[in-house]
Amino acid sequence: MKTIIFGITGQDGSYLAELLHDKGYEVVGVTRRVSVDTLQRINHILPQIKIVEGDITDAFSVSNIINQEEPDEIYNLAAQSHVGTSFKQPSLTWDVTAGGVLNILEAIRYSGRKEEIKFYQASSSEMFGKNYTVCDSQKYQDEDTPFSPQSPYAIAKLAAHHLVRNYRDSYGIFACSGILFNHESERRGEKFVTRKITKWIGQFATWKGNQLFIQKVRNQAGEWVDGPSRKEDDPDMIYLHPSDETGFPKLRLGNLDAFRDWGHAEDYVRAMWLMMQQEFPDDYVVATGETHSVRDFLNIAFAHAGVTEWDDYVVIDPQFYRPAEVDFLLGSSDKAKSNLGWNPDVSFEGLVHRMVERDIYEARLQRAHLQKV
Ligand code: NAP
Ligand code: G4F
Repeated sequence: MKTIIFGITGQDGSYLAELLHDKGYEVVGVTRRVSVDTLQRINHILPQIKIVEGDITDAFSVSNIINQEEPDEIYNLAAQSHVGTSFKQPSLTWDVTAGGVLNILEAIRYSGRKEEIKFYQASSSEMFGKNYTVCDSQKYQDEDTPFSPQSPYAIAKLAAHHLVRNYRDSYGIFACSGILFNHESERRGEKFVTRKITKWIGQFATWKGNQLFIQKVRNQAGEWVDGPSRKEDDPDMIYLHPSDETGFPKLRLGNLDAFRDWGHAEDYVRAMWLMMQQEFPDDYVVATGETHSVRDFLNIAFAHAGVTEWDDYVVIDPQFYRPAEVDFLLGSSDKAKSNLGWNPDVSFEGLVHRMVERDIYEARLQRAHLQKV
C-alpha cells in the first residue's frame, strides 16, 4: 500500500507517518519549500519515507504528485491551522485550508484512478463554533450537531468539509472527514495554548541553574519569604530574589475560560487510519468525551512542576483574545467507537504530564548543551 500525506511536517503528519510506516505502507510526504528547516518532527523517519516538494495551493503540483505517485490512500492534514492567525491572514487561510482541499479533490477526480484512491480530510471541531456558549457537561457535539463557525479558519474548514461530502456524493470518490477535537502532544506547535504553557514551564523550570519552581525564597536578611519577589515593581517579570538584576518574562495568555475536549495526537491519527479502512466512506467525530478549561490545563501543568498557585506567573494579555471565541467544545465519539472500534488511550492528565515532562527535559538538555559550548 502506498500513501501520500499532505502536511507530513506537522504534529499529526509526523505521528501518522510513523503509524503508516509501521503498518508497512510506502509513505510519501509532501513538504513545501520554506526558508527554515521544517523536518524536525520527522527527522527520525526520513530514511524510511520519501519526501516530495509541493504546496496544496498549487493545483499543478498537487495533480502532478498524485499522478506520479499513484497512491492508494491520501491524507490531507495540510492547513493554516492556527485559529488566531486566521483572523490576521484570512485570505491565506482560505486559500490553503479550503482551496487546497479543492485542488486535491479535483486532482483525484481527474487522475484516472478515482475509484482506487481513498481520501481523508482533516475537519475540525472548530466548525461547531458558537454551538454552546456556556460549559454544561450535559451538552456535547456529534455528527448531527449544527455547525456555527466562529473564525475564518473554521469557515474554511467547513467549506472543505462540504466539498468532501459533495465529491463523495457527486463522483463516488471514497472521501471521508474526521471531525477531530483538539489533540495535542509533545510535538504540538508552540503557538497553541497547551504547548505554549508547557514550553514556558520547561524554560522557567530550568532558568537559573536547573532549579524547579521556588515557592519560598530567602530575602537579604536570610528570612524565607513568598516568591516570586518584586512583582509589584515589575508586573511582567519574575525575580526569584530581591537582589536579582534580571528577571524572567511571565507567561502571557488570553482567555482562560474557554473549554476544550483535549486528547493526544497519537490516539487521533489511529482514528484517521481506521476511517480509511472502512468499506464505505463516512464522517466521524473523534473526541475524548471530557472537557476542560484552559485554567484546568494550567492547574494540572503547574502542579506537575510542583506549583499550586500560578497566578503570580501568568499575565492576561488582551492581544491573545480573539475577535470571536469558541467557548465550549465537548465531543461524543459514540459513532467512531461503535463503527471503528476506536477509543483513546491517553487521559487528559496523562497528556498534560507528558507535555510538561518533555518540555522540562528538553529545556534542561538545551541548557546543558549551551553550557558546553
Ligand atoms: P500543524 O502542526 O499546524 O501542521 C500543518 C501542516 O500543514 C504542516 O505540515 C504545514 O507545513 C502544512 N501546510 C501548511 N500550509 C501548507 C501548504 N500551503 N501546502 C502544503 N502544506 C502546508 O497542524 P496539526 O495540528 O498537525 O493538524 C493537522 C490537520 O488537522 C490540520 O489541517 C488542522 O487544521 C487539523 N486539525 C487539527 C486539530 C488539532 O487539535 N491538532 C484538530 C482538528 C483539526 P509546514 O511545516 O511547512 O508549515
Ligand atoms: O490552542 P488553541 O489556539 O486551539 P484552538 O483555537 O482550539 O484550535 C485548535 O483546535 C482546533 C480543533 O477544535 C483545530 F481545528 C485547530 O487547528 C487548532 O489545532 O486555543 C485554545 C483556547 C482558545 O479558546 C484560545 O482563545 O485557548 C485560548 N487561549 C488563551 N490564551 C489561547 C491563549 N490560545 C492561544 N493559541 N494562545 C494563547 O495565548
